[in-house]
Amino acid sequence: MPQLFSRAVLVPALSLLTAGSCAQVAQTAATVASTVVTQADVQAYLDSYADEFQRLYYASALAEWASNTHIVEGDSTNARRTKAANEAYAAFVGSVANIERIRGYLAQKDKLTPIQVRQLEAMLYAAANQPQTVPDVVRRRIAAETEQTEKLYGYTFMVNGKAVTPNQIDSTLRNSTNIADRRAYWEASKAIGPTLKPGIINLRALRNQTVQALGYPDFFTYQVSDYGMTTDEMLRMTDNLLRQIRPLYRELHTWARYELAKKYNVPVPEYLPAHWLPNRWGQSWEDLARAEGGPNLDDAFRGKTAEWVVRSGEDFYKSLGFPALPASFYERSSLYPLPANSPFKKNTHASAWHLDLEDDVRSLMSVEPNADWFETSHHELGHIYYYIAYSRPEVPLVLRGGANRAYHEAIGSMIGLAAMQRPFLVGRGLLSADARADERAQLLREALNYIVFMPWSAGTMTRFEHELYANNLSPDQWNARWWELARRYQGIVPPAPRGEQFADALTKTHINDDPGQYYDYALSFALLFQMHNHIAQNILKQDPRNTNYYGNTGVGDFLRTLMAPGASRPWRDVLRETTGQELNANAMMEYFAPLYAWLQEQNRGRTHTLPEL
Ligand code: X8Z
Ligand code: ZN
Repeated sequence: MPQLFSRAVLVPALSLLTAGSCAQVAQTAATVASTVVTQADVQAYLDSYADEFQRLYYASALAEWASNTHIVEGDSTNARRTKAANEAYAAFVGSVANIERIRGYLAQKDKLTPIQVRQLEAMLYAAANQPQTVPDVVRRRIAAETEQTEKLYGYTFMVNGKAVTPNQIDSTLRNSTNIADRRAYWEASKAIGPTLKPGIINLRALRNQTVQALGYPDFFTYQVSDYGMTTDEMLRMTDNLLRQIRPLYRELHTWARYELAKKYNVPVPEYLPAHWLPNRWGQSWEDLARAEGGPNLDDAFRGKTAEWVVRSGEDFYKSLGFPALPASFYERSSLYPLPANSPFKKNTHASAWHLDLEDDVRSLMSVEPNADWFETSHHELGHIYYYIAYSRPEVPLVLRGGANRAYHEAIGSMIGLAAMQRPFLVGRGLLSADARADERAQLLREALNYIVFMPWSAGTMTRFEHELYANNLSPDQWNARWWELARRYQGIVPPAPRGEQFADALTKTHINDDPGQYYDYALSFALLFQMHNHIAQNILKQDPRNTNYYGNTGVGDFLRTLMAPGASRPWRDVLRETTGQELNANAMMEYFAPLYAWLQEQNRGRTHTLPEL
């Protein structure tokens, strides 16, 4: 959850519609539209909107922060405060008066400056997520979202009658070679699904109904429209990325089936059993690379503390010329796991927050000294430095978002990639200079992360949420469809058939609290390889597979130039300037070309089972 508010490009057909409950809105909008507006009028309105918007946004973010960092069973104090704050925010952002005025002004957009038009469009987009034309739906949705967060992060995972944390589940799936243990932990991680199902049945309807009130067909389409795209266009884009990387993914899939069967001393399975993989959802298989030798990154973290992980992330950004994080970041963030005896729980998934859309920036994590959290810390700090870069008077409050949502996700993940490359690690003393340089092992590790992630994000997750919101998939088919998608896109199957008494999709936090936008991450991975290639070749003049960004202010300047305008420029313009290309997986495929040849060699004589797309 990088940002609570992001820029919008409206689907043109929606700009002056007169759907049912909106008739009155449209009429008044017509009145505004028939009065001649001036840029000065509109500016006065935008300025007063921004003041009130910021006040309500901050109150909402502070309440959400408390609800996510301090979850006490049976205590409804936070829930009440969060509901009240979010209702006040919705009452303003989605108010009929604001919708009318915005539409009226947009009807005369040719008289306005481009940046005024962009702000109005962003405001209307936000209104559509909580329109006061359907106040009861919005109120019920706010209550249901708050309750869902509490269920999700207030849950206690149990293995053999003992409570375990998500970090413990993840570490078992990364490290254990005991197949029975792996299965017990994997199944424990899925046991939360049924708890979350009634909430998602309710929220699916409420999320759809809120955006339908302003004319969007469904919540998925609403989220996609933030890119100025239709759902068909987005699915075509995600499919194209998947088709482009499919040959490489097929080799990885085959390699993993044979290597893991060898490791567990069992026959090679047709599809990968989910509990064999080092991640709850099979979204990254990075840890399988350990079998292949190469730099032992665990050594880099031995003796290090969680604090060191976060500070070294900050240090990387500082070396590129970014400022030190404000002291308040460290004072107010919630960066580390709670002690085992803590009387309250917190959200265990990483996020970065821009609470006042100015300088109150915080991160919520549960950092431990390992490679996963090292990467995640860099990811979250990417969001934080993005927030800082566009928090300037030139960027209007309502345009303080990424060039698009994928850009926001890409910056920190790219720095995370750079922070794991050998020349950087050696330069920082995290890897001995005499450690054998094994480029193939490094590429394998990276592909098991970045390539493996694509069918999960652009395939399983995106297609499931599309089914959920756009196709209204019946709740008695959720689990069947989820596993059908996992098998088709990722080539993964559950350890044993899992009926509709389970709701395995819902165990993924984003489906609950960051809905309808998971393709952001898939696009961000394609984008980050495009940007990384550009940086390596044109700024660093280094091999993209062996870079050291550290201390290079040219890289910092490039990133700042890209981030500083926030959402005030069209993302396609930004993309052209920063990569010289359309969004595609060419850079990814080029990067991994040497690995592809090696995998083909390894897989000679082996049977591929991954289905065509
Ligand atoms: O959710 C995240 C970030 C927070 S924006 C930690 N990521 C996705 C995930 O964990 O599923 C980063 C990449 C994928
Ligand atoms: Zn993120």
